[in-house]
Amino acid sequence: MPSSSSLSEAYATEIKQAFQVFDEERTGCISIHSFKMLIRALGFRATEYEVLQEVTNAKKQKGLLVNDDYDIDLNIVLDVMASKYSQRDPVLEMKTNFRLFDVNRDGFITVDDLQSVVADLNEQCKEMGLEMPSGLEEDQLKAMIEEFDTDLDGMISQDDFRKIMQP
Ligand SMILES: [Ca+2]
Ligand SMILES: [Ca+2]
Repeated sequence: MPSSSSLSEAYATEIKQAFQVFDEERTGCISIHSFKMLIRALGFRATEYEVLQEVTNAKKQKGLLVNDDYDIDLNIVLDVMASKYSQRDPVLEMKTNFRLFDVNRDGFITVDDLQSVVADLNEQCKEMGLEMPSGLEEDQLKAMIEEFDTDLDGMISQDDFRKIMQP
């Protein structure tokens, strides 16, 4: 079981992908400025000064020298982001995520809701000229619901959702 202060795999993957985007020259490090942009891209607010402070703290905790602004590697980024994510309100997060999928806002996530989400995704992909990821047919959507449907009523309620989101 992961502790609440460590990052879930999904978050860690998201952060790694973002890091790669900002590490344009593939040096394995990004600047304070890039890190600030990365933090903002992930939906957090941050000033350059705050980022500098957080990086300094993370480096001190790792026993690293704090004299170079330009050697923020992925490990530091993950450390700083772990504390950012842990400071988020998990209940609020959960509700926000739930609403993203409960398209018709009736308090339950159903296959219909997921189909609307997929239709939206389809539109966005078309606009950007991207291939739609395959494997999102009705059967797969039903399987997704079943995976999260702890009380087996065919829909995901906030209770079901809370149970999945808990570490
Ligand atoms: Ca719904
Ligand atoms: Ca249910």
